[in-house]
Amino acid sequence: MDPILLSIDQIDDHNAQRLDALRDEYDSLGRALARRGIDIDTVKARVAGFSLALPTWGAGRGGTRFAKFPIPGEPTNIHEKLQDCGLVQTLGRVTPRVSPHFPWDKVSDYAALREEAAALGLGFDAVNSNTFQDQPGQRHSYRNGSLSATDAGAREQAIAHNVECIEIGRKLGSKALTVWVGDGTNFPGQQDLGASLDRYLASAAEVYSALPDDWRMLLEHKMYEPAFYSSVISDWGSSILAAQTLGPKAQCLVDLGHHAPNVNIEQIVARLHRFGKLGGFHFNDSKYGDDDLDSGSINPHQLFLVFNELVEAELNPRDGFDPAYMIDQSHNVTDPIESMLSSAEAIAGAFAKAVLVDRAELLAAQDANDVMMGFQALRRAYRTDVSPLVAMARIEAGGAADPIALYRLLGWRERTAQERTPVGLGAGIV
Ligand SMILES: [Mn+2]
Repeated sequence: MDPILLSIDQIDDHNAQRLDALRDEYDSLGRALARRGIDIDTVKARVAGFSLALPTWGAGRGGTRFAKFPIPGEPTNIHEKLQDCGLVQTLGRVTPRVSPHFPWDKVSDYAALREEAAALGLGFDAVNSNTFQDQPGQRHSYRNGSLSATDAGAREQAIAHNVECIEIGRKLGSKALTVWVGDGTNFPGQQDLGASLDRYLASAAEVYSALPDDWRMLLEHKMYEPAFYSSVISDWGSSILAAQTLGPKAQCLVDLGHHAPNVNIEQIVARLHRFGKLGGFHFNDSKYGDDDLDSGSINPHQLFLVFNELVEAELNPRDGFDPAYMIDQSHNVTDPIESMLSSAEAIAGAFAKAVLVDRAELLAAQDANDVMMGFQALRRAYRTDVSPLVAMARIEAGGAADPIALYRLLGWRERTAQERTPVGLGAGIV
């Protein structure tokens, strides 16, 4: 971290004021866990080994479909986004990678960008292509779709863009391309539902053929929006069929907000893992749709249940289970840095709770059809307050005891508001 931005001393001073109380709470939790046969330091080591990526677009305020209300000091380019993500990592220590989005994050020198990120303590995770909006000067419009468009020129342009993203990603050290398309229809009769999937698969196969051997292509499904009648890759069924059709390097990516209401997402995780196709996960939370709210803000229990399946998958890996975990949120009401810190802590906490599940007890209850004891095995882990454990892991990794409190003390926004070009008004969802 640039010493001008945040000195080690500032973190040490902040932590010193909180360490006695935290140690007291950590020791108390340690004794409680010991009575359940769990060694707290072992769990802490698991939490310390957990990490996920930040989305570069999560550093901005995004917006609603209707308007954007920027805050002073918001980043307007990849360099400023990296600074903000670097600060999140410095304070929170759970998010050592960023996931860039192109063409939003395009630069002329990617080797320099990689060095710039490394100097901030950041690496690059999956690269994301963008064929859901038109760019200035673009030859073919994505108005009627991209990889699945009826217009061959639009399809070829979308394929070329995805291949370009792979080339950029190679320079950045990425190993995966995440593909989400907004393709679909808003009216019955608008497109042939079978033929549009055929076109998507043919285009996706061309992108797939450009993947390096050690890369993966992550297919992200979404039930609706911007297409409200039918989306081409609408659900996990379409996603896994497409991934199986494409080949072993294609896997599915689950975004918590991309499902019908009340869908059992933890079961989807288990299903995709069963077939070796769970490639990644996008964390956020929602009340109604793809709300992209902070993780654990609406339904923390669901987040825990998802992690219960992810930890299960980790313990029983199939086909080299190595999910690309990423925060995917962007909304209009909080400081994005605070939201990313809040989400990172919630996600690490949900992971920690899932690690606490007594799997032998759970399995025995399931085998005996003891419904209540199976449920209690999960409940006992879920109701454990793991915050001292997560905080201790964070401090030992060099982070802050209370990241949001220290962030506010730094006056970061006030400073960047002086230094950065103001964000323009405008629409929308990102
Ligand atoms: Mn997503």
